[in-house]
Amino acid sequence: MEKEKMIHELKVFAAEIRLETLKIIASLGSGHVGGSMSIADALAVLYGAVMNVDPNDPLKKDRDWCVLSKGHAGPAMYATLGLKGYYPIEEAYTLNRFGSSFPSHTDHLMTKGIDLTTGSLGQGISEAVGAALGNRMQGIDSHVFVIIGDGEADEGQVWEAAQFAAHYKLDHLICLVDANGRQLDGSVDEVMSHGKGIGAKFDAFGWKVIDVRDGNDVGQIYDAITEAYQITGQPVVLILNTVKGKGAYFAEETGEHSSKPSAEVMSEAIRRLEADLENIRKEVR
Ligand SMILES: Cc1ncc(C[n+]2csc(CCOP(=O)(O)OP(=O)(O)O)c2C)c(N)n1
Ligand SMILES: [Mg+2]
Repeated sequence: MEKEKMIHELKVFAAEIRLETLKIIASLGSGHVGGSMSIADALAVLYGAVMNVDPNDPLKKDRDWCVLSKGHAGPAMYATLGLKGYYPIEEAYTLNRFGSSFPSHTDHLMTKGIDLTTGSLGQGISEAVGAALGNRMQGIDSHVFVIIGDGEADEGQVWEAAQFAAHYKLDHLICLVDANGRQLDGSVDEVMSHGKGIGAKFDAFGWKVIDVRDGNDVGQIYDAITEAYQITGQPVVLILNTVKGKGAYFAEETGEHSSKPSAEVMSEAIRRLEADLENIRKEVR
């Protein structure tokens, strides 16, 4: 497929993910809008262009894996998988309610297409490392993607996993850091700064580091993953410089971690996302 056309399709997919993410959260009235919206573009590229997955065979042996280590961004994952055809998207409009298969944090046992259970920050990347090593031991030639937050990177467990992955030269492991600059109760720099930066830390641990200047640009993310695929002998991390809340105007303005907007504000945000989607669809290819 011609690249320009593919990039346009990914932009449309990202806009659809944003809209559905907010609709899923709106079904409950509150949730992690900020950290869900910042990864919509990354998920669009992974599930729209990169990953070998089959919604009709979610556990197929040779699939690529995506571990949402920042499991609180579950709604973005549910939107992506629903749009991809794992289940009717309306099923996810039961978010975190009694009897729902869509808990606020992603759970492998509850939702079709969720590769591993996450939510306790730091654990998902360790699980992803295990999956990558396990796949290699079984001779399965697939990639494991793992998405972590920049606040999550405060967890010591992240760095134990990073050290292990480099030691075992897990070059089929690609970590995406959602570097939105904010965590639960403030900016990452204020709460717990990362010294020379998260990228410098991964570099020191023996990873190949690729900086994605605009982590909300599907073209830049796609190119970075293409570059990551060429790297052998070490794991790769993409530092996605993103905006927390991207596309949900109320969350984008404040950078807030979780949101409970009024029904009017939520409706207005959904209306704007619908308009964004229409405009992107109309863009000349
Ligand atoms: C071990 C653990 N401690 C605390 C929390 C509560 N918590 C959920 S999200 C979050 C902030 C994470 O910040 P970041 O990784 O930057 O997330 P993002 O900005 O992408 O939403 C915290 C402290 C948790 N889920 N797990
Ligand atoms: Mg963050």
